[in-house]
Amino acid sequence: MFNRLTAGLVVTVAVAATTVVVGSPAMAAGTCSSGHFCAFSGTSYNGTKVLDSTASSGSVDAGTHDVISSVINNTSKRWCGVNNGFPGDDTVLSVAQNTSLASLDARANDKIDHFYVISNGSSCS
Ligand SMILES: [Ca+2]
Repeated sequence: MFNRLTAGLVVTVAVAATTVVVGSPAMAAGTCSSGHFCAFSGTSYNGTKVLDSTASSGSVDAGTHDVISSVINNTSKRWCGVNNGFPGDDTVLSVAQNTSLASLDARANDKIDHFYVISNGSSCS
């Protein structure tokens, strides 16, 4: 009787411990829905998703500035990343349609303030 009760407790504790591990938020990479452009503060789509947009043209604020380190472009458009500057802005990133970049070069990493959206066949200026 005592042994059965003890065994039952051990099983219960083990299940509870397993549940905690499974239920804790893993450092899973972020995702981006079809038709969306997404930007993340970490490399490899980790960290905070600072932008999730379906804009098809025009200028789009980066959300949180100077933090973007990876992007997923699941749109049919080209997205151009801009570092605001004085006297002029500097286009530092070009992301073709259906392209994911797990990391950005030093020119663009942690520098983008906004994007503009153009047709995929055009070039970022
Ligand atoms: Ca900037």
